[in-house]
Amino acid sequence: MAKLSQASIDKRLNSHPEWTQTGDAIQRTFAFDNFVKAMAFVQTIADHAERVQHHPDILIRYNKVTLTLSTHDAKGITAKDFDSATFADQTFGG
Ligand code: H2B
Repeated sequence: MAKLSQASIDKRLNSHPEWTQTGDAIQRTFAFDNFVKAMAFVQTIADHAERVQHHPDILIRYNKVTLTLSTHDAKGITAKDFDSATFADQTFGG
């Protein structure tokens, strides 16, 4: 999986407006009504990560979950990161 060019990252970020680039990763924080709902989201994300063998860094702060996506093998951001971002957005959106 090839690392994306900065132009390609910028273009994909336009269609993922809630995500920001932080160096070699993309990041979004999701807010829930409570901790239980946040953890249910994390479990869905974890199941998907295992299925596709692409694992986000996950920070849980009570009702907020921050996902940080990067492709370590490529030492940068790849299409896999945006695929996982899309999955997280769709899970959050219902
Ligand atoms: N997750 C992430 N975020 N980046 C990777 O490069 C990566 C991964 N590599 N999960 C996968 C596992 C790789 O180590 C295995 C062999 O598929």
